[in-house]
Amino acid sequence: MYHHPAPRSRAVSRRNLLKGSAAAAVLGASLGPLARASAAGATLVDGDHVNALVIGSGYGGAVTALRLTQAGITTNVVEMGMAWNTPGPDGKIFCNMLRPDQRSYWLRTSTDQPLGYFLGIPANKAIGKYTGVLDSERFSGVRVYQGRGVGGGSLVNGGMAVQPLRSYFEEVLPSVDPKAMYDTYFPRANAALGVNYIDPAWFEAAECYRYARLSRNQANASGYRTTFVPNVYDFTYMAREQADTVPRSALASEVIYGNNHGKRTLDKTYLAAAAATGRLSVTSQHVVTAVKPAPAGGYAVTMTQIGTGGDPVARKTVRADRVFFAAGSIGTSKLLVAMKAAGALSGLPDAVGQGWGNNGNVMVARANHIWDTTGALQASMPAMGIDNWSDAAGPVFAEIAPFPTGVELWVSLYLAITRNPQRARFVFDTGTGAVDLTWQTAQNQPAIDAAKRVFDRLNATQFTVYRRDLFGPNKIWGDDFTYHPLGGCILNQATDNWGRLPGFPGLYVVDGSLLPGNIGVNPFVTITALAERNIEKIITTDLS
Ligand code: FAE
Repeated sequence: MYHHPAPRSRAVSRRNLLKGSAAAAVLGASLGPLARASAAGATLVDGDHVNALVIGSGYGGAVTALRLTQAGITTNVVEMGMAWNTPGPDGKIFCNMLRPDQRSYWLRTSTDQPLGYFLGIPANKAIGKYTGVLDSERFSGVRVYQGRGVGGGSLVNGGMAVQPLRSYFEEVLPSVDPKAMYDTYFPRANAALGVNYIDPAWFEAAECYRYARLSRNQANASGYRTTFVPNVYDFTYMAREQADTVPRSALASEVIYGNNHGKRTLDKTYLAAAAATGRLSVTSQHVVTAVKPAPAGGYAVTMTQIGTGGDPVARKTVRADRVFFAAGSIGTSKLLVAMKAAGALSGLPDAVGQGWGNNGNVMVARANHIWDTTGALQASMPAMGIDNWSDAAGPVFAEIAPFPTGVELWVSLYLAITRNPQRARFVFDTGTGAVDLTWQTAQNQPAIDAAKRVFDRLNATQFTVYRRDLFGPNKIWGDDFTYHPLGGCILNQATDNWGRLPGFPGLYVVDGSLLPGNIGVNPFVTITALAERNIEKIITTDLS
């Protein structure tokens, strides 16, 4: 269903190469020696006055940081997570999914896996409380998975880099010129992210994609179209992993707790290029807690520095002439709703905190026949999807997901993206001072109904059944969590058509909270492209 940008492939394999020359090549910038994205000594101190402050270092934040620094503007990024550039005692920066340790989760004492059960028995394990890379943030009716660290969601995600169908994009964001997006900003985003395509011939032969070929063949035999999905994981590196000539990452069950190799995360692309300008400072392990107009002009941004146990180390207030909210759909919405309720930004529009959706996410698994093996070795980066978006009765784009446990399980797993129209809003609790999200599990029913159309038929034609033991005892649908939080500060509703917050000159929203709850495909390419569009306008009209 998605729109293919021109195929490209890059033979960049090593981490340091990815960090430097690939970023330079991809971005077409003339880069000097690369500074680290989180330069030592650049940490903000209490009382600082800065030009541009970006809250969060995911896609929206990284695009903003690069384009501001390239425009000659010194930029400070504040990120609550860690810099993830120092190996642990095992010599690795990240742990894998088979042996999660304290590096896996954000301030939890046990893991909180998306597939939390096996044979109906809880599969989570105890871990040390630490500022780990994946947060499973719990609201009253949904768990929302998010990346924590310099690079945001790029550190933990599956790298699937999918452009939405143009007609659907036009429907979802009618105030945005689609021609400019599809001619200029999507290509710009894909190039800078380092999106590449799998070699179809290699895919057909690789043992690590046996699971995807089986699901593809079954889908095709059931009358469904399948399609390759581009990724920011370097597929040439993966081929060398399969050949055992480089250290394994996608083939070593690494993904949601980070990849030690192969993935072009934002710290190696956008943020590395921003650092190379010499105008970027990244302050990690600082949680922004408040933004309000400063008496001397600009905005007072208050933050808490935290240790790796989550303990407060220092409280700082910095004055910033301009503040860019890039804390993600959840982080930005929570901050703005809290600031509006507390009177710090009381004039914000009522649309702030509204229109949140989970991109119609629902997960499901099928049990295969004993002769239909999925493989003990599974690439953790998905490379194919089932495209049933044209089914007016229930559009579905289902990514064929790996289940990389290292043993044969005969399980076919899917993350379905549907057109669920249900929405929720963020609410401030005056008693606790916390912000909750009103989403309830029952709101996933339209997503389940759409996915059921596809997987019931697949099961009927293949004589297979659903697995009922992975998302809870006797539970078919993974419907109590999402990977794709979107909305809460929707473009042209809560902000103007470029992400400016009305009534507060110098405040901008630049992340996934701008997207109205659903985009029909995995969202980071759209978030990146929209950020490219908006920051170009903001630099031209507000900052020149
Ligand atoms: P995000 O990348 O979440 O960045 C926000 C940053 O702000 C984070 O680093 C936060 O730690 C930081 N932050 C938040 N609050 C504060 C605060 N108060 N103070 C300081 N810092 C703060 O936002 N999408 C795809 O397109 N393809 C995929 O294959 C895919 N797979 C995924 C797999 C997993 C497990 C997960 C969790 C997500 C996946 N996604 C995927 C979703 C994608 O990562 C997500 O849409 C983007 O990361 C959102 O980008 P933003 O810039 O909005």
